[in-house]
Amino acid sequence: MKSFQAETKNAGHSGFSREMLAEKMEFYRQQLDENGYVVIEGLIDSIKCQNSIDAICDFMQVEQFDRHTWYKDAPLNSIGLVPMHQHPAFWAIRQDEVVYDAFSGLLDEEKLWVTMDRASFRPPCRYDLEKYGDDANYMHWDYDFRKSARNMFQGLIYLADTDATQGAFSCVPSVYKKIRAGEYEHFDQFDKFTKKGLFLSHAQEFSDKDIVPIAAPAGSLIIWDSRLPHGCVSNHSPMPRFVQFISMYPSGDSESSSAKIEDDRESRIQCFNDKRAPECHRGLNGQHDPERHERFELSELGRKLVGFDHWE
Ligand SMILES: O=C(O)CCC(=O)C(=O)O
Ligand SMILES: [Fe+2]
Repeated sequence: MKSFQAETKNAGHSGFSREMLAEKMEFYRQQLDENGYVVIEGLIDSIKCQNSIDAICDFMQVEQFDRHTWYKDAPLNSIGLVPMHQHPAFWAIRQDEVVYDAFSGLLDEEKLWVTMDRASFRPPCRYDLEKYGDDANYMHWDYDFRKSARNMFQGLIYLADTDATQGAFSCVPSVYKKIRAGEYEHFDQFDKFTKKGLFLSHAQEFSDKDIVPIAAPAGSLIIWDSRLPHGCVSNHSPMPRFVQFISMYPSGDSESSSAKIEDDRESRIQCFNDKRAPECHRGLNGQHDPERHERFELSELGRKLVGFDHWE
């Protein structure tokens, strides 16, 4: 673990090569399986990350390093969600080959589609401002994983260095471990799942001591198993946190011609062409619909990840 730290400092600026990632893939797979999450530190190069930060700042009308700009009289929402999906900077990361390799290696699947997810800008908590003083930790599951035949992975990228107090991605691995081992005592509580997921507090009692916040440098990709309770905790550091959400999942377009999957492909192409949020993420406060970016020229890989071209 020690030498790994030293190496990733080095790689912080230029990101990983595909070879570097391939060498460590077995280790990452083990981490994900054992703990319910894996942190691939410094995977993505800092220019791509900075471009996404700049896009977020532009959208939110804030300056990255000027605290006087971070707080608004009427914030878009209480949790720092940035309802933007189609910015070229986001696409550059989505079609990055090492990001694809990471998901592909962990899912053990080459034919993937990518989500067109949004971002997060969360400035430090301020108790003197009612709208920025929420301190609660909403640990949750998003998906009723009992219904999925295969593991589902969710993910995000730290665009800037993120320390443990900086609204870091946080999770409860002890619960994941019990679920994975078939030893979870509150399994019957999963009947409370709704389309929006389930709060951990609705399934069992837990304390802050059970929550593990994940510190990692800029460019780190965090991938977690949907069985892992997780959430964003409030930010008590001097700097905002900047995150881009991303996930990939098996495309199934050559193996399955199920109407649902084809719909999925078509609606995603349409979102890309029309510069709109995926349907499930529409209607948020402050969203531009359609978004106002120039069209992004997808690479060969990018075209497959969206669904324009079929995987062989
Ligand atoms: O913002 C975070 O760190 C966690 C976000 C989350 O819960 C999710 O992406 O499902
Ligand atoms: Fe979540």
